[in-house]
Amino acid sequence: SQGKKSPNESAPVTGRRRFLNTAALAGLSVGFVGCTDKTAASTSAAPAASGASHGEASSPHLKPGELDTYYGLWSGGHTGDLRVLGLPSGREILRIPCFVPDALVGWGITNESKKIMGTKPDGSLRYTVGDSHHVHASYKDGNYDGRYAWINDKINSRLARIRLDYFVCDKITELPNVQGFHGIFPDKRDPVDPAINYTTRVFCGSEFQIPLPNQGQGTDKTDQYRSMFTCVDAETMEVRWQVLIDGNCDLTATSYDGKLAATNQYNVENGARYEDMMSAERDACLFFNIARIEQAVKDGKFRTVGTSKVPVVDGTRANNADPKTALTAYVSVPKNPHGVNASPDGKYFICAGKLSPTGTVIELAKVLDWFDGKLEKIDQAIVAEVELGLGPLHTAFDGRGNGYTTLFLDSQVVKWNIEAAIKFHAGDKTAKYVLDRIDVQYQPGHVNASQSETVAADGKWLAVGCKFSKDRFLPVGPLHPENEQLIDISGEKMVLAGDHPVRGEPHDFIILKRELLRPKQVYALDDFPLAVKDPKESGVFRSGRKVTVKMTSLAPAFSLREFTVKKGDEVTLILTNLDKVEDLTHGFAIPKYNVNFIVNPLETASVTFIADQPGVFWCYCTHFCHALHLEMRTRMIVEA
Ligand code: K7E
Ligand code: RUQ
Ligand code: CUA
Ligand code: CA
Repeated sequence: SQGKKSPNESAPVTGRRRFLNTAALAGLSVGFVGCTDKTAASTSAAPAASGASHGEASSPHLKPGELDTYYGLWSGGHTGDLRVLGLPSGREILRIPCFVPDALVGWGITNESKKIMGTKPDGSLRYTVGDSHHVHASYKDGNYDGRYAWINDKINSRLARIRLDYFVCDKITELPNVQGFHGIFPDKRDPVDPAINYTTRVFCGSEFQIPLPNQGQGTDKTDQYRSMFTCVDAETMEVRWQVLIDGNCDLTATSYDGKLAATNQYNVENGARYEDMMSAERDACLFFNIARIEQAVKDGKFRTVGTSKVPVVDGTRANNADPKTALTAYVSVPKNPHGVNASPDGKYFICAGKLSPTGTVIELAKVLDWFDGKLEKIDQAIVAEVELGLGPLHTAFDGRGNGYTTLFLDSQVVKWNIEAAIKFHAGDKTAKYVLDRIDVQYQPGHVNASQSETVAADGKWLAVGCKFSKDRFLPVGPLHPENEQLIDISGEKMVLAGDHPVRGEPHDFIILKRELLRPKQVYALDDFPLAVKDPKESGVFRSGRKVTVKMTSLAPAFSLREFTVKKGDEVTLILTNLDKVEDLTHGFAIPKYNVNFIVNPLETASVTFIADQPGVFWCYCTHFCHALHLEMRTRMIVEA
């Protein structure tokens, strides 16, 4: 892979071999700090940057006590949580459990969290595994408004919502009729009502085609398997509608005017084997006309599938050939594209070619023209299809007209100018669209820049999720961490600023200015219907074999020093933390009963269990809260 360059670059890119050697040395000398020293990085890892002006993004190294200027909302991967980072330092501040139980919070243990996660008729959790890929946040006027974030679980096709005031997951929706739920993107405004200038829908793509309904029939007819595109209501989290499509859905993007959503398709072949999925030279970027789809639903032009009551409209190719009535438009894109990203000027969707070395630029105004019958062929909406390098996956933006695309196979990020690419595609071969390349360590997937997917893209920092870390960290046995790298993009040349090991496998993330979030650090008692508002309400309340234990915590004591139940009772324990001081969290563990959870200031949580083991059980506070933390206990006596 030495000396690779796209056709319109004048000089070959720095030799990969030489880079690998110097990087390995740099790794040895500075690898033990969380973040490689910037000076070392800019002389060894990014030789192309020597002499480059070093923009205003400044140092990622914060002094003790200094706060970060950006929040990063990161997918937690298999742990099914959402990670909150501070950037540019890269410090992890919080993990918000969503899809998978969490032993600190008691997520999946408390009744409140189990209700959100979903249970089987016997009360046990429906799912305990997760695979979260994409995080996106709610918009207003094209920028983040700090209300919600959403994250997907690919394994069980679930969409979780995070409240960004308390930084907790408050709802999870399982999508019907789909498998391999992958891309998500909130809309940015309503396509029809100008007063709704904020997010009210979340669009969800699904990768895997399945028999519909998936109840055991037609399993051998793989050519009849189908995929759907799903719209979830941002407020209620109910599924609003689905679109039956040809091909499948990978990543998803939405337009700034609210009129269009799109998903890249890598399997227009409807293949069931990978060889079949890559047999066609071109796949597609599939556009959805949101207003028309919702009108069709209103007009009753839908069916339902299986036991689901969700309206399903027909978005297949054959039934959407007439632009004047079409709900969908299939724009052809080279071989198995992956990411699709909306440029911050609102004009373009960029598709990354994956198996094709190209980036495709689709002009949204032209897609709308096609729907209006003013563009003859939908593929005329393609205004550039240019070579970027091997294995393009995702694109971020700096708000100065440039895209930053990850090249998985080349282990690079390429910086390119979108308008120059359009000129080049139109025939001006002097237009230099590739502006810079930087080697990353190694095999990058997602990339995102500060504020990249908003009208306020600020072009300061770029984070790159590298799938392989190889030699970048101390060896820890067979399982390597991944490498989340930070790149300063404020100058002309990209400058590598940091390596961060991360447990597998985060995919996507967003980086937003800290002032866009308004966190509340203490709950309100009224947030919880079961709140025990006064220690005097504490006690053991029996109704047959059902026992309710009400308790409060106030450092360093629980309101009940002991409580007694009988073997075989169904016990519901409700605990309200009456400490209203910031940062004063208590925990509650019951030995041998598999119970541990926390209550934050003024939070209420409850657990329900059968008291099946007689004896004395010291319930204790698991969260260091006071000099008498170790003494903060209560005794559960279960009478034989
Ligand atoms: Cu490219 Cu799931 Cu967004 Cu991984 S996906 S990288
Ligand atoms: S006790 S400070 Cu286990 Cu030493 Cu915690
Ligand atoms: Cu309460 Cu520790
Ligand atoms: Ca394909």
